[in-house]
Amino acid sequence: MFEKLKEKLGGFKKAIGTVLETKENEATEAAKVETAKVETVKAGIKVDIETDLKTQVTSSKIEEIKKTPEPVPKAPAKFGILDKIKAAVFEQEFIIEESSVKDILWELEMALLESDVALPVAEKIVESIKLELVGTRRKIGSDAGKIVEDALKKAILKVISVDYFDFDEFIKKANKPVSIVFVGVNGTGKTTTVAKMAERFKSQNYSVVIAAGDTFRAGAIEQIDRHAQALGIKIIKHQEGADPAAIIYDAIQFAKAKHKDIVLADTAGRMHININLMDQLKKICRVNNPDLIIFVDEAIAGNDAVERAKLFNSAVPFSGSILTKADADSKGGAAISISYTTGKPILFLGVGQTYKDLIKFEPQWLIARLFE
Ligand SMILES: Nc1nc2c(ncn2[C@@H]2O[C@H](COP(=O)(O)OP(=O)(O)OP(=O)(O)O)[C@@H](O)[C@H]2O)c(=O)[nH]1
Ligand SMILES: [Mg+2]
Repeated sequence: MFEKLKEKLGGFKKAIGTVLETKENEATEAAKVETAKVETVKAGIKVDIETDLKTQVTSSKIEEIKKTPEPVPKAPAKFGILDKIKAAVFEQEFIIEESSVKDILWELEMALLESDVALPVAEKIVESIKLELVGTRRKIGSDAGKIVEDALKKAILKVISVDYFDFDEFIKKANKPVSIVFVGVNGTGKTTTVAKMAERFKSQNYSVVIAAGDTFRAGAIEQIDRHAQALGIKIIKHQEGADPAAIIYDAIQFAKAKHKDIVLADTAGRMHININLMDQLKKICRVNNPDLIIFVDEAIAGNDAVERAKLFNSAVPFSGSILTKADADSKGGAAISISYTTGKPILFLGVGQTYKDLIKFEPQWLIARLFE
């Protein structure tokens, strides 16, 4: 998962790390010269102070006889200033100018675009890294690799954490039944995801009802019915061609009557440009007012998934996304871009074809994956 993106981020880290190390070496050399100068001055002043002290000691003997001896002046006062100078040199900082990282940042932007990261998101990441690295004072001896990695992590975390909420906490606290409608274009994995979510909820001891809301595609009702039977979950279904809004309504009424916790509604795949089918989806959501609308798309679709998400979100504003087939996605572009572009978080990743192949998405988890 996301191997190519990992590789590209690693390449950037190495390239910019080299720039930091070069800058640091230059600053260290300069510091050595300054330190040598200070040591010379210090040695000279030390001689002066020793002479002063001798004089003071002689005076104090005279004062002793006069009963009130003068305190011996404290030599470290003079050394204190010198030590401060010396420390400043040792702690010398170096600054990275924009000119020295401009090309590398440009390459990073290209690498992100090649990884299917959406343009505004790639720009945002590069901008954050630039803000983090350029013009900031760095101490000699800082770990260049860590500085770059931290800047990268922070930049990516910012774009993938948009409006993040803890899905499990939300479900726990929500009034039951919680109704969830799954939407998206054809073949992205909605039906499989409904089954995976049903399995997950069941394992958390919630009672689940599935609504067979795809009455459009031939064989869709049988497909979801097979999943429901395999998982031992109640399904509400009508015949092919029936009104999906009515089926989902029935499923919610059933769940209310039988005190079920969760209603998972499958819907037919539809192209975001098909006005009639998008109107039907709007009707489904208007009639049923679901607690959550989840947009399902394939991670491997990259930028296409992000574009479709934008259009679905404007037709039926959704609560979050699930990216399926992440197991087959080496680029990671959709996973990086979809939250920032839609303003809605990723909730889960589909990572295979079995019921268990669903991972709860947490921004920190992705960051750890990318930099492990
Ligand atoms: N590798 C992999 N395959 C997946 C994943 N999720 C779904 N699939 C496969 O994708 C194919 C399509 O899945 P469906 O669940 O039927 O997709 P859909 O969105 O319901 O399709 P329509 O109802 O036709 O719009 C199936 O072969 C699934 O097994 C995933 O996370 N990883
Ligand atoms: Mg389906």
